[in-house]
Amino acid sequence: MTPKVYINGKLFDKPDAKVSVYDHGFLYGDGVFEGIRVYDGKVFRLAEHIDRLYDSARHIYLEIPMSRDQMTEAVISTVKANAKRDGYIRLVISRGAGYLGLDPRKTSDPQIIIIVDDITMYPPELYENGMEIVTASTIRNHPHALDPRIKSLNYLNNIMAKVEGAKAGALEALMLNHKGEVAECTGDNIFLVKRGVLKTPPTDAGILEGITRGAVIELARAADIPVAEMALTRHDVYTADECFLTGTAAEVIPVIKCDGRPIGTGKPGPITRQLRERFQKLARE
Ligand code: PXG
Repeated sequence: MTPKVYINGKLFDKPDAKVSVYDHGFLYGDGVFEGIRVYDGKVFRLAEHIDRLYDSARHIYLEIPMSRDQMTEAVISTVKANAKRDGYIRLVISRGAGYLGLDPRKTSDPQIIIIVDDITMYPPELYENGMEIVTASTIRNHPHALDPRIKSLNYLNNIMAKVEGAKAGALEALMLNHKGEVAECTGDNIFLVKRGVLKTPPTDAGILEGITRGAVIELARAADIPVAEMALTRHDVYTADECFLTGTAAEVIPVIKCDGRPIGTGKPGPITRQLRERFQKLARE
């Protein structure tokens, strides 16, 4: 079935789903987005995604011309129109079409776009065997430049790091912050396990506060696994017992090597496996 795309309250077949080349989302990356999963016909943690979307929009002075309830309804009805049991939702709010020039005041209505489609981030065997990452030389955006807590349409920072990873033969790249601490990967948050403690960088390390990250922290606490949100360095990654990444698209994926160094035994670890299983259960319950 051709995907049906929601644009400002109307559904369009994928080939007809178009926005203006004058849209500041296209011209400047001026806008915000969310990536959301549908499992068994149910949208995973939709309220959290909607809240993060509105927070991102608030930060960039973008007023979404729709209430959170209306947005929730629009997402659910677009999923229904696409008859999707399992899939991926890309919710995009762009600044809208305007004149050439940065000033957002010269734009008209923000465009509200909801795409419901599929996403495969990594080959399935990597979920069993683990993946390799490398540290990118491109650091994560300085929070005083563009706060990584904003899920903005400007992803060049992450794309540059992703390309570095790809050139080094890795499917994902580790990004440090301006202090040289571990921040996150280009589209996923990072977790380490050391002596039974689950560790992940805190929000003020300059990361996107991932919704999958939040779910995994909750699952760990419920399973009596101690969790520490703390500053981490590459030393912590190299000397960890286990490492995994979390994200809407990636879900929970083990990491077995970083910068050529095997992590722990060089195989996915037991806590990673346990949390991955618990996450899959949670997503489908
Ligand atoms: N960090 C960054 C920089 C991200 O972009 C995450 C962490 C994980 O957050 P969530 O809330 O998803 O657990 C992300 C999310 C894509 C794609 O199309 C990327 C993300 C999510 C969905 C799709 O590459 N990144």
